[in-house]
Amino acid sequence: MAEFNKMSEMVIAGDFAGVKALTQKMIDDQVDPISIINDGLMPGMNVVGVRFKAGDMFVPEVMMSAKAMAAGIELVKPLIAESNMPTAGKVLVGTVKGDLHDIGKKLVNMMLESAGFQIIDLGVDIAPAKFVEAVKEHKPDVVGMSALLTTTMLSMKDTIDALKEEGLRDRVKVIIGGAPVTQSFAEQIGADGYAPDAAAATDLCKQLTAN
Ligand code: B1M
Repeated sequence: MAEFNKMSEMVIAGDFAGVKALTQKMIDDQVDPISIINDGLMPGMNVVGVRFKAGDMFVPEVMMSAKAMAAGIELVKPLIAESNMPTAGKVLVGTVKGDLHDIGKKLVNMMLESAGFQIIDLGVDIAPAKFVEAVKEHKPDVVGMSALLTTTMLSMKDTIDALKEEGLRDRVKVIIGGAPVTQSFAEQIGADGYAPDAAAATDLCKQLTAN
């Protein structure tokens, strides 16, 4: 449908008002709300992910796209029974203990949400025990930790160790990210994966929750 393509283009362009208006028009025209998400909004955000990864789009543009997509989701959400909402999995996210940086993490959350993941964001300065508590409460598929300081990234290992001590490590996948973090650090501390940016974090969560 040409309108789906138009909607995808509007998401890519970060056209908040356009996405909102077109979503409302589609709802008025009785288009299936799940189809609006899967065939209009999602394909646009997928393109954004690819372009961001390739360096063809930058942080402010990605945020505009994610906000445009969220405007469409907000309108269709009440029309879809909670159980029918397409969900790719549940991701529990937090910036580790001692670290207050959250701009990158918010971007990761936005892209994950746009890809259909349910996000539980614990916030910043999250101690290992708090991650453990939250895993018990929310039973996520993936735990995502963010750190921007070389000093605080060490808390990622403490969190993984705490999950092991509580017998929870095998029940969740753990991913890490943030400027000082690397793939080799992820391997060293026993994480399931590392993502250098928000698009890669989305791909990684898709891979890890695929089975
Ligand atoms: Co701070 N800071 N900061 N800071 N800060 C850095 C990180 C620093 C590199 C600046 C510098 O010296 N050049 C430096 C760290 C040095 C180091 O340890 N190697 C630093 C420092 C030292 C500090 C303080 C100690 C400064 C001081 O007080 N003396 C202090 C620490 C406070 C604390 O946390 N306890 C501090 C404070 C702050 C502010 C509060 C002022 C502010 C944060 C505001 C906020 O986040 N709400 C701030 C900022 C803004 C920065 C810089 C300038 C920008 C960070 C940012 O938002 N980048 C930063 C320098 C820089 O990076 N140029 C710096 C944009 C963001 C989109 O990118 O966060 O990398 P990024 O996220 C990316 C990827 O890393 C990845 O995807 C994101 C999107 O693509 N990613 C993940 C991130 N999390 C992920 C999680 C994943 C997967 C991917 O899976 C779960």
